[in-house]
Amino acid sequence: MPPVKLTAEERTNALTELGEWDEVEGRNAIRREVTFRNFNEAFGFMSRVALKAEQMNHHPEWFNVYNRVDITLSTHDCNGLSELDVKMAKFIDKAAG
Ligand code: H2B
Repeated sequence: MPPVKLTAEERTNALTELGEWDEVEGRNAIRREVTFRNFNEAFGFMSRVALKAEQMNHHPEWFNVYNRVDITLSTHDCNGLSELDVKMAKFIDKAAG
């Protein structure tokens, strides 16, 4: 089954729950930046998220410079936010420590 776009209300509730994430202006996406002590920790985190992304078949848009990872989540298949983004955001929050 293709992912289903969250309703406006579901989206508002999800954003309240996901305190670390901000809405991206001009598109249906959420964004968070995570900073680690060094590149090794940042890349370890990215590896864990990468394995989860493959398992879920839901992949982040991200940008890494040394100890910083800038992550955007969106569901391309429904051109919006879906439960997959919420699930991935929660996993990322846990993995970020
Ligand atoms: N990741 C994200 N973030 N959104 C998607 O819609 C998506 C994905 N779709 N990973 C998957 C892969 C799809 O393109 C493949 C063909 O299953």
